[in-house]
Amino acid sequence: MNADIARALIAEAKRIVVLTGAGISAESGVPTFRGPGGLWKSFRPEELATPEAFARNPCLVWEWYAWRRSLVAECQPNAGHIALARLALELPGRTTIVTQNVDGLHHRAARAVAGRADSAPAYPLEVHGAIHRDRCSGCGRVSDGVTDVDPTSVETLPACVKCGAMLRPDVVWFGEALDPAVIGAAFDAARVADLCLVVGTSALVYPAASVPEVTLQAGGAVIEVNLEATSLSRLARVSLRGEAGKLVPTLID
Ligand code: BV8
Ligand code: ZN
Repeated sequence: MNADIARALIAEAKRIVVLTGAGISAESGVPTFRGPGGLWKSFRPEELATPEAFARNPCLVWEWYAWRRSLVAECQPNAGHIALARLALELPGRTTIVTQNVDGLHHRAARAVAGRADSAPAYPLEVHGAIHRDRCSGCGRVSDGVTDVDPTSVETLPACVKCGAMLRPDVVWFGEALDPAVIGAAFDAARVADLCLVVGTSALVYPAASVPEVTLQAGGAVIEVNLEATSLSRLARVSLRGEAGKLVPTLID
């Protein structure tokens, strides 16, 4: 039984790297990108998640992110996030969570599971940044995200308290480089892992989608949890079909 093989691989693994995508947050109510009703059904990525789009139409880009920010603020981590946080906290240092998601739900799951104990071992490497933070497009200053963005005109968009330049969401857009320290740490973890657990990603966006490949090249195994097959499915020792919120806890608890 595939789930039994997956459970055994997770139990025996000395080092685990986890890669999550939008699918792990779907059951929390955060729309995925490419699925039915996905974020990019109503918009096209090139229109919004690029620096060119922001330069051309900052109000439209801010309108989309302000809507997503308020939507995510109402969402809760689901049992999939909680199970992964528990995996990372049971043996600190054994599991590294790498997420493409910008919704912050892994962080919130870590704090919920750890309670007053140290939740840091379950904090994810957020390779695409975080939607609840702002970054200054001028001096780069990072701050807590403005919650009442007024996208009606460039003048009403949030501006930096330090240099006055326009703020942007602290996320990585298409065509932008990832933070080398963050993606570097993700690849370092993948290189020494004997197991990569991939949950809820279409594995289309690079360089994040290379994480499982790094583990494979280093001789490790891949387990995939997804509703549908992806380009990783044939490389996986086990590819489980099902909802992350229901399946992932059965592999870990
Ligand atoms: C870079 C943050 C180089 C913003 C995101 C042409 C021009 C420019 C670049 C490129 C190009 N061609 C290729 C590239 C590279 C590009 C890329 O990979 N493009 C792809 C589309 C081909 N990558 C980049 O541009 C990256 N930067 O390469 O820079 C560089 C180097 C040096 C100097 C300068 C530049 C930057 C990529 C980061 C883009 N930002 N997000 C935001 O969120 O708005 S990516 C975005 O897609 C999200 O982060 C998301 O996480 C990510 C990947 O999508 P998924 O998470 O996989 O979500 P998706 O909906 O696709 O899939 C969901 C999956 O879950 C499905 O498989 C579904 O079946 C499953 N699922 C659904 N529900 C469930 C489930 N599974 C389980 N349970 C469920 N309940
Ligand atoms: Zn500034």
